[in-house]
Amino acid sequence: MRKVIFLGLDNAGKTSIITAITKRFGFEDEVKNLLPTKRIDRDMFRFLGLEFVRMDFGGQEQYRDQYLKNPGKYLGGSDLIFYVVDAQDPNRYIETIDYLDQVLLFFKEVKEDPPIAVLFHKFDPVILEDKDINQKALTLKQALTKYSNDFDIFFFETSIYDIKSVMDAFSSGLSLLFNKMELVSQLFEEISKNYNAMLMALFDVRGITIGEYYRGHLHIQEKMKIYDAYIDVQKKIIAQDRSFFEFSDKFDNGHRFSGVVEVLSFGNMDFYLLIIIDEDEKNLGKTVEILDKIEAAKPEMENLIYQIIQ
Ligand SMILES: Nc1nc2c(ncn2[C@@H]2O[C@H](COP(=O)(O)OP(=O)(O)O)[C@@H](O)[C@H]2O)c(=O)[nH]1
Ligand SMILES: [Mg+2]
Repeated sequence: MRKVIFLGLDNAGKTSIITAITKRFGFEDEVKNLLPTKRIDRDMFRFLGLEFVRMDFGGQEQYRDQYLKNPGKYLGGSDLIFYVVDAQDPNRYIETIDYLDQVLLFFKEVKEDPPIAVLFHKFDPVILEDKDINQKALTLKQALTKYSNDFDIFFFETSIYDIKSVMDAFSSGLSLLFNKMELVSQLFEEISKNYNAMLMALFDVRGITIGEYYRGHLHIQEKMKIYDAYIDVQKKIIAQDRSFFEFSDKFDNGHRFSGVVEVLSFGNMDFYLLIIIDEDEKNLGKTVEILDKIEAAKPEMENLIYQIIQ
């Protein structure tokens, strides 16, 4: 059993992140009504054949003191840490560095070095352009890079108003525990470049990304649009018990895209392959032809998945 822990100050957004990851749709109301976490919440999940326990560490001072007094009991044996910072609250940056300091001091002392994903959370789409917050967050990031001498530390900007950002950070963290996972993204890059695909992605049944490639200039709004469309399709696939779904949609600027979602089954595990290409409205036959060609790479993908499943 692998242990994944969520740490950070109270009100940073840890429970919201976990709720968003587990629900993926319809979590908005629940997140608005969250109460502060008492002590530690636990749940289990499976990913790529491995079992994980996910622990949400309530961040109020009294609890932090309790964990730090007996860190071996609470923190010991962690395989992966998500450290969540409320990016919109620079007044508490010092306090959060201090907590992270103490946590990492423990791991250093016991010579454990789980990878650490620091989430600059509440980085809502509306504040992406906010110079002041960006500047302060950058300064914080620089302060935290001192840990990279002793730990593998990675940084992400996340927001529950961009569910994809949360899923991506979570997936990237988990990918550190599977050594061949990056091969999937590499294969997608190769195929996408051959056929000028807009996006290729492979998700597990819970929406965790196993591999993904998208064209560099794809805008955040476009990515969010595609992801929303994907979630809709996945819901329909499950409800209608299908293994294949073709769809077509358009961005706000009117540009149309075509997509397919295909279910790849491995024993009792299902994976979802998503392919998105530009739609040629005048020549839909050609659009279908390109999708067919990309799909022809399916055996290669299946072979890769076999290698990754534990
Ligand atoms: N603006 C914004 N607020 C958020 C975000 N995530 C969580 N919140 C809010 O932050 C507050 C604290 O969230 P919670 O998950 O309980 O924090 P925790 O104490 O770290 O578990 C709640 O009011 C959430 O609605 C986010 O991405 N953006
Ligand atoms: Mg909480």
